[in-house]
Amino acid sequence: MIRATEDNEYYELSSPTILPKASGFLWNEQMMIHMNCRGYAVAQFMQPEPAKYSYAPNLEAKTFMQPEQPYYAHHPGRFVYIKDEESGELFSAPYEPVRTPPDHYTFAVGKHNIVWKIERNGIAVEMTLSLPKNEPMELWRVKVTNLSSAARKISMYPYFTIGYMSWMNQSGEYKEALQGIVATAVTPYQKYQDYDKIKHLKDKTFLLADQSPHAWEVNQEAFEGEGGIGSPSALKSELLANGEARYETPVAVFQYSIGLAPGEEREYRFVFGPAHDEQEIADIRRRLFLTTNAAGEDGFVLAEQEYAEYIQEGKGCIEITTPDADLDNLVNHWLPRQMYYHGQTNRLTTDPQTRNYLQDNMGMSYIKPHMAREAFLTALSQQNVSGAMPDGIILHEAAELKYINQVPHTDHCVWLPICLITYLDETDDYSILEEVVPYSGGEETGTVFEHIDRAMHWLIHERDGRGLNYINQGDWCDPMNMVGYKGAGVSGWLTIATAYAFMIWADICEHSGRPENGKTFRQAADETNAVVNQYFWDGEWYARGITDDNVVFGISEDKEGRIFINPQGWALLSGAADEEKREKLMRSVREQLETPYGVEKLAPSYTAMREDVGRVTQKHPGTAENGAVYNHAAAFYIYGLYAVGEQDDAYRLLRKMLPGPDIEDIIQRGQLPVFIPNYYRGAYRQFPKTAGRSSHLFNTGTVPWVYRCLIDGLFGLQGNREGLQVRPQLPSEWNEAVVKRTFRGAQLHVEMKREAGVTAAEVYLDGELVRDGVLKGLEAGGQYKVLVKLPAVSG
Ligand code: CEZ
Repeated sequence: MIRATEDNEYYELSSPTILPKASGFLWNEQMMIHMNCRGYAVAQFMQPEPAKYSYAPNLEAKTFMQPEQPYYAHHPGRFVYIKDEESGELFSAPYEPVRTPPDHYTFAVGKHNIVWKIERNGIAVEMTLSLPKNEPMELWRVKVTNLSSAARKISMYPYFTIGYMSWMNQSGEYKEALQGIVATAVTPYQKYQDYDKIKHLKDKTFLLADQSPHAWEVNQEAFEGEGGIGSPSALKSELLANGEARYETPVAVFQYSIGLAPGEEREYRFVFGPAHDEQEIADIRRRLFLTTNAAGEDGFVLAEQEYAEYIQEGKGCIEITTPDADLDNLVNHWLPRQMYYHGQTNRLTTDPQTRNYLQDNMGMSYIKPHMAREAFLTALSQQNVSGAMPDGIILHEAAELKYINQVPHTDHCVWLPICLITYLDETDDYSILEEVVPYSGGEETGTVFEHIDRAMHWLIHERDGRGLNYINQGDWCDPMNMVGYKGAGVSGWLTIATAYAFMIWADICEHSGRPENGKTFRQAADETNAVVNQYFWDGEWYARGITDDNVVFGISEDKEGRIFINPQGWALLSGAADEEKREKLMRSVREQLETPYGVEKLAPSYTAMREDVGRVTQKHPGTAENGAVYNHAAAFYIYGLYAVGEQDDAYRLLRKMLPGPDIEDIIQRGQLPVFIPNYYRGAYRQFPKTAGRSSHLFNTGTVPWVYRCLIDGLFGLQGNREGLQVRPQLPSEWNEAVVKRTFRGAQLHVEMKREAGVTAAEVYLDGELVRDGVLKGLEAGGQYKVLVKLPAVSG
């Protein structure tokens, strides 16, 4: 049903109906496209704000990327209708909109392309989607093959949704000179001041063909007629009517009438995307279809190759072979790719949330550390002189803070040391601390060290008389907006996270020759942990916060939202929880939050608005922050488990982020393991029917944290000032693992195995025992063999 190909380059699905929402995504510097297995597509490009070129059939609201979006018959898609000219039989590839059951079906999600192979009655259709590296457009190949022993006459109709472009002006027609369809619109606006902006937009959508079509249709309604999209009336005629759209919904359909001898195949290529004017489209056509190099390769082929190379650059720094092949597949192929996507595109926003921007770049520390470095400097250059970090980081001069970034959140400062330490561990580039960066407004400047120090002092300052951190209209949890909007409410999680941030900052101070500052923050961390225990410990676990009216919540007395995962995981990290508290909170998490699909963010999910907590309680129970298995929060918890050496619990939960291995689990989640979604439905104890269902949203801060769980936790191959600390935490059920680790330019081949008689981990570098387990003197370009002997598991 689902499987990785032998070379692990693709993940395949063999049915269009069993996981109907299964999907893959591609991106480049300008756009992203989320393709589902049945041919539906969501594509956006940046100009500089996200825009569409293939629209919904009706007026669409603009929003950020959302989880669990439904598909529907007229959802934007890319399809190929095939009509048998002799029998009249019609089917469509990949599956929509005709929905004829194929004889064979493969949906193969790759890293730099997505491929479908469909067979029906002796005709095979292969569709391949790729992108260029730098331009917003889709590169399509469609191959048809006659698999039968008789000659066949067919018509092939590639269908690309253009959709409802604009209520002001929309039209479309075939342009002979371009050998393509061009639809034109005017982005709706009302203020004359906006005219200067909209006049530069790419308001045209084009479909170019490498071969001249026999006929076409550009009018959506005329194409469908009374038959509808599943059986379009236009396909009843021998040839399409060569229609156009005049303030009518445009569509891009070509017809190719083809005679195929037995075994014969034909390949067609198409380019679909947005453009500003016809000149630009003509230029694209010339570059991709009409220009070839000395080797006879045209621009289309070169663009595909260049894109494959670009994706290839997004490699992680570990390659693993363990007893868990599914984990290997995720870690070696898909996880770094998803991190790279986040780091490169900033989730297709021009004003990423500050915490997202910092965490996404924490992930970049493992892939392209110089980009992470740049990003930290960019973020700090927008810090307020007070030390406060803004809610979003502006990445484009025309950008402004939008959506959630207009709501004040108080956690942004804590992410600075927490994300920076990953970069420092990986690169040992402590010189970044001395880099001079302006504060927002540009009047004052300071070193990176001073900037972060100020952020830490801001956290000390933004507290109530008890020493607890204010939450204002939210912390990490965006929709927890009514706990503290009156100015008194505090966040349990943020106070704990602040203690952890202080500890990390103390480490950084000490490691950069500032022992005095280190002492200050170690003490601040201790004091913070003390008030955490005084005000938030509820007997079996930590509370989530205290409202404006001084009501503690996330406690045993609450019927809903009794326990939240974040204070628990972070108390493991900050050291607030002593051994007894650790045992208690871990048991509470196992009993109340753990499900077959991972740990829930809170439980029980709220079923009604709680006005002193806010919008989070109004989300549907079990979705998103209201008690889903919110993987970002689950990853924090797993990281906390590794921090206190709970390797078996940690691995069990890590494994639950992946669909499978059994088929029921895969069907319930509904997703291919080519990315980690932001959540799986929770409320397992309230709504088991939907629990486990994937959100299919691949934007998530989860991925760098999972990577950290692997590097700092499971495989224990974390950098420090001296070198590489080797301290694996393999689950008891594993006897061995092999990791290829790239570290500061060196290549390490690390073999880990359990051995009878070994009582504590023994680390050997090229045969020599390394007593403290820290590999020193590794040189860039060097190759090293590392052996780690681990105690055998008794019983
Ligand atoms: O956004 C994410 C944020 O990008 O939610 C996380 C937060 O830490 C991330 O920074 C937890 O709240 O406003 C909403 O209700 C949205 O649901 C956002 O909270 C959420 C979006 O679903 C995007 O993933």
